[in-house]
Amino acid sequence: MATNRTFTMLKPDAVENGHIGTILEKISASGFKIVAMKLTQITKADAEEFYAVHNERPFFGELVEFMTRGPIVAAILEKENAVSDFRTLIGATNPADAADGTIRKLYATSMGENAVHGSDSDDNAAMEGAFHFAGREMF
Ligand code: 3AN
Repeated sequence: MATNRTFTMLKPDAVENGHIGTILEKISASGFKIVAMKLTQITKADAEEFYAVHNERPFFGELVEFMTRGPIVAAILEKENAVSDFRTLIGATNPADAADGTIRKLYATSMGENAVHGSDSDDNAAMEGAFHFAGREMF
């Protein structure tokens, strides 16, 4: 059953480049309600666990290094069809392939440093949200 929630991270590149405000503005203007949010920095162990599905991929070390190099904004977003609508809003993994107007087209610099994460399924959205937030931090 669709939960109408998704999980996002504004990645270290987006935070470093001063894009927190503009990206959150775009997310809100696209009809997503923020139901949990924090500025935080993940540890190497957190990143290895979060991205465990990619641990055999050649870019895994680079991904862990990147995701832990500075603070991120973690958030849970609510909207009808949240997972798929948010994937549309962020655009393709590779910014060169991302549609005009998408967050990655506007703010991502490469396949690795692609500004924003969006869950790829309702199950993963629930798991990823619970990884970052305690129940009392979700509204
Ligand atoms: P998405 O974030 O669009 O769901 P995934 O799940 O395939 O993409 O990849 C997770 C993350 O791993 C991406 N957001 C990106 O930061 C990184 N990544 C994926 N493919 C590559 C690649 N070929 N080179 C470097 N980093 C990559």
